Amino acid sequence: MLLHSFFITPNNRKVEAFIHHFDLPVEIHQVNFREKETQSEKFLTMNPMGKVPVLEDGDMVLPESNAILAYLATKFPDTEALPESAAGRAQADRWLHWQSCHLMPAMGELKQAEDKDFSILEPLFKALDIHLTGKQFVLGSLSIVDFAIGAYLMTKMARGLDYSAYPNLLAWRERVMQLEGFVRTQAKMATPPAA
Ligand SMILES: N[C@@H](CCC(=O)N[C@@H](CS)C(=O)NCC(=O)O)C(=O)O
Repeated sequence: MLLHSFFITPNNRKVEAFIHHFDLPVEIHQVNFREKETQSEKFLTMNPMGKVPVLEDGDMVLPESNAILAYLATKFPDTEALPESAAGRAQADRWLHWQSCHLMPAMGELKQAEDKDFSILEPLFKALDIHLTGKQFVLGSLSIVDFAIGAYLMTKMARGLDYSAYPNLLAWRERVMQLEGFVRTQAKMATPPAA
C-alpha cells in the first residue's frame, strides 16, 4: 500500500499518525506541492480533486482522509480501531462527519479570518466535551475518530487555544497528543524534508 501525503496538514497527519501508531505496512510518499505534483495528469487520475491524502492499494485508489482511515482499520482489524456493530459504526461515522462537516470548516474559517473570533468553536468544543464525560476516547476505546479529530486540535492555531473551560476535552487532547503515532508525526514535522 502507498499513501500520497503531505505531513504538515491535519488531513494527512491523521492518516500518517494512524499508520505509525499501529506500524502498518503502508509506504508514505510526500507529494511535492512546489512542483504541482497534485495537479499532474497522473495524480488527477487518482484524485480529480487534486488533493492529498490518497491511498493506493493494488488497483484500488482512495482519496479522502476519513475514508482512508476507515479502510485501513477494516483491512487491519487487529487495530480494533473501528467498531463492527451497526450502532458502533454509526457512532464512528457521526464523529467523522462532525470533524469534516463542522470542525474542519470552522478551523478553516478561523485560519482565513483576520479578526479571529474563536467563539465559533465554543459550541463544537462544548459538544465534544459533554460527549467525552467519563470516556478515555471518543468512542470509549481508541479508534480512528481520535486520530481524525485529534489532528485538528494539534494544528498551530489549535495549539494556541485555551481548553480550560472544557476539562474532558482538555484531558482527552493530552491523552491523544501522547499517542505514539502523533508523537512520531510531530517529530517528523519539526524537520520537514527539503521540497
Ligand atoms: N476532504 C479531504 C480534504 C483534503 C485536502 O483538503 N487536502 C489538502 C491538504 S490538507 C490539499 O491537498 N490541498 C492541496 C490543494 O488544494 O491544492 C480529506 O479529508 O482528505
